[in-house]
Amino acid sequence: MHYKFPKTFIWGTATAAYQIEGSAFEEGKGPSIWDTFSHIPGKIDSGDHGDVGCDHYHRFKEDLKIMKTIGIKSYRFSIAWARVLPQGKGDINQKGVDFYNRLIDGLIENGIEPIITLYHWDLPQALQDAYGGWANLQVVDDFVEYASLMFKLFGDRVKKWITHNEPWVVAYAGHYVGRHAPGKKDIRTAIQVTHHLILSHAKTVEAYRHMGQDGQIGITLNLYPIKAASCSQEDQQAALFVDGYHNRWFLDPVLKGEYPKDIWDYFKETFGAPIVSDEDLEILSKNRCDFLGVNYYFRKIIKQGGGKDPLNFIEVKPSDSEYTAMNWEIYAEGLYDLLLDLSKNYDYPLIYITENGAAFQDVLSEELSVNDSYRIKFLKEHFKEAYKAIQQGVRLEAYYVWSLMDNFEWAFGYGKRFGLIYIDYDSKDRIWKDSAYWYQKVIETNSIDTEAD
Ligand code: IFM
Repeated sequence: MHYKFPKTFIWGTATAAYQIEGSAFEEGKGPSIWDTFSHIPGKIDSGDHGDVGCDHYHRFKEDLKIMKTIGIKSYRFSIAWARVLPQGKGDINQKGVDFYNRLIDGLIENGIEPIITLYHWDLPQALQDAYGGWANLQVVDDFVEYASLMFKLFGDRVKKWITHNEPWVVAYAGHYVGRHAPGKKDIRTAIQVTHHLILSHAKTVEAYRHMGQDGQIGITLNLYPIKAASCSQEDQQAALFVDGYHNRWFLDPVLKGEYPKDIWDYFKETFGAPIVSDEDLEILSKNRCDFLGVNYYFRKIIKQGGGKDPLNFIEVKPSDSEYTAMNWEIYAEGLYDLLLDLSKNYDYPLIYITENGAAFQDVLSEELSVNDSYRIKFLKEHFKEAYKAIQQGVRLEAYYVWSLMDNFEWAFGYGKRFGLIYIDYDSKDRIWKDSAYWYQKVIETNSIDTEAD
């Protein structure tokens, strides 16, 4: 079957600053919580860290050429807050600003539209030290100030902005599970952090509009289609709860301007309600975003109880499914289900898939090629589901493959490769995987071909 995408469909790739830039302490950059966390022994597999990363900071011109040759229409990247504001606020590091100016200008010269994520997890360490970072309400104003500065410096050329990447991960992996920076382990803090992230998003949307910026602003959420493991009432309830805590807790405030009542009540009864003022609620209700960024990787099948988690549920992994190197179930249909549900439940918002992709055990051959047919299959199946969703009226206008290149996969270090481009971490050479050549064709023809189905 041949699936031709709409003419204006935007094919892109995504990255994040800490995962690729390197130059962590160069040219005036201040330390971030990830610079600190990754150097704590035992936190990251193999003792990896992002000090050098893919050396994108020095090699971005080579990376621009690669993007241009693949043919991508848009590139999603993040700004390292501490590179432009080493202390999180106050003095600007001009060298950091110059770097992003060069990158943005280079993209535009090559016909690639920039889309910037303001926060992809690398809070300036100074703000963590000063008041506890995202756990403190003060961070909201500091974030809005930083964001406003970015709009002022780059908004003449950058017309698409994402406030946060995956606030669920920032809150829970960073403040409850502790496997991400800043490594805290307190559920109440994590819940409070969700509110500070959401409030900072809404206040930034407000500031963006107040400044008269003429682009679009949205947020990227990691979302999951959630299924109950059985028809039992307990499993059905657990699935509804997980949908609320993972998805609706973030979707409702950004798209409807309010927190979902069932989860609010649950948090209140179980851990104590987060501190949220009436003024905060008013800000949420007044500032809806222009688009929703969706990161889709896998579905969740939920069973009630028994787990160690105080949130009390178990994730079931079907034994007959295939899994990526992250042990994530490959389930392309889930993308379709998710897009349809979002559209129906939230009145057809404009959606960009801001991340989708997979890590596999890539092998670099002696001829310096990487045959990653499994990644091609993965992407093809997901693109097909996206196509089907568009046919059903979903307002999906862009798709960013995660990731342009292999990179630092947080607690897993460099061991998990998500890229279309293989990175030789010794030489920092960039090597095209077969999937990069394949994606080049997809973009050129604006279509995919699948086996008869
Ligand atoms: O690498 C991450 C990215 O930083 C955020 N979304 C998920 C990706 C894969 O785990």
